Amino acid sequence: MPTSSQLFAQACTLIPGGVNSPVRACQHVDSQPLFIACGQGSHLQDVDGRDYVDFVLSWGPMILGHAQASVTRAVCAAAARGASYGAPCPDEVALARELVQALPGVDMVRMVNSGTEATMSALRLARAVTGRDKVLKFTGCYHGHADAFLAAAGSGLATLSLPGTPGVPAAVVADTLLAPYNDLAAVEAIFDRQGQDIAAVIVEPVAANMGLVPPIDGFLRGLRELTAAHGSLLIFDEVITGFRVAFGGAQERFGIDPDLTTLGKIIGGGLPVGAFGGKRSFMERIAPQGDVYQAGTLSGNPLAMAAGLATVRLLATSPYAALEARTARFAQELQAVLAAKGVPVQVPALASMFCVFFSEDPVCNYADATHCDQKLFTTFYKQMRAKGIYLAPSGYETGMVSFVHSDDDFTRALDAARAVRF
Ligand code: KE4
Repeated sequence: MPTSSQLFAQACTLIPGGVNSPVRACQHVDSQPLFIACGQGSHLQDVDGRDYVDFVLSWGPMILGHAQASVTRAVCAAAARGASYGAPCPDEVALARELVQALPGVDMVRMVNSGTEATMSALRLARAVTGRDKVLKFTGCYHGHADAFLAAAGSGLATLSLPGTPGVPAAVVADTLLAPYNDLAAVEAIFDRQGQDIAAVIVEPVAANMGLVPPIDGFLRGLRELTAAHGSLLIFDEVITGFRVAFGGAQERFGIDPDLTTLGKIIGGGLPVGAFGGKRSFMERIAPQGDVYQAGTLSGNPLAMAAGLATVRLLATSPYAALEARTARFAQELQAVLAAKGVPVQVPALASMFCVFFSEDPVCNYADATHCDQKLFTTFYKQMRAKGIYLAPSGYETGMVSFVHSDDDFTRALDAARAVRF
């Protein structure tokens, strides 16, 4: 088996940057990507035979851990029945029913193949329903790579310090309005000026693409009231938070009733699935029932539906409160270990997510996140990885904990952190 380094050299001659998604490239942390041979539970093994405790979990989907037995069985059984039909299959109905029953704000749902497809489709629907063009998003939030959302986005764009991207027409971005996350006054001022033109506000109800930035009290409720008052739709982008911050997502945890919800990651159990859903009156506008076109060859793919269905059904009885408590304890201990080294550090946690900001002060928005010490983050990342702790290779991403991370995993991560030299 070639080494990660050999594979990366080969990949770089065949694939832009040697990776199929930029943030995996590890450029931002002065490293090369590891090529993974397999995953099991909370662990990954790279092609060089090294074992890692995985706190990335494929950027969120693997909340039950890698190669979970029931999910694997379901996918293998589905594969034996054929990989794709391009026609409806029973599991599409079963997974749609699970999502509708779990998510308070979702009466109907359409499956797609990625979070990007989900958010771009939800925006098209909001524009059709309202007859308006403008969308308001928050700096540092990431909603996939559709043109409209590539303004001041988080995740890979923040990681690579790309304010936007060439190829996106100015006219498209002109319809994208920006406000700082957690700044309701800024949103109110925009609505006062342009409320009648705004089709939707799209928000990560817990921001996780500028590091982990929870909503301050009243922020989400304020967005709900402002959008309702101006006839705009509120889109909760729950691609990360869906089935992670609660079984019913952020809309259950915070008791907010969004008009549309976008989903991905966990609902596919590791296979390519996204979805958008919401109030029946809106969703009935989607073709072929309505006039808003949206389509996909592999939407509702039987293997992906089998993986998502097995995952969601297991999550329905999983101990979310216990997972949140374990994550909170780990984050507190990690903060203490790092602070004892005399570096400025914040380790916020929410549900089964955490992140490490090298900052004197708490991070409440993207401007705060950009003031964190990325050199310290690089030092931290490299030494943790050398000790077998697999973290997201960016200070603008969020650590993920699964239901199968063990006490030993947390101990190993804390021991590695104790050994870090800044
Ligand atoms: P995908 O198109 O990558 O499936 O989903 C886009 C998306 C939409 N909304 C939110 C809130 C998201 O976090 C994402 C994608 N998340 C990033 C990681 N933070 C994907 C990682 C990558 O780009 O490789």
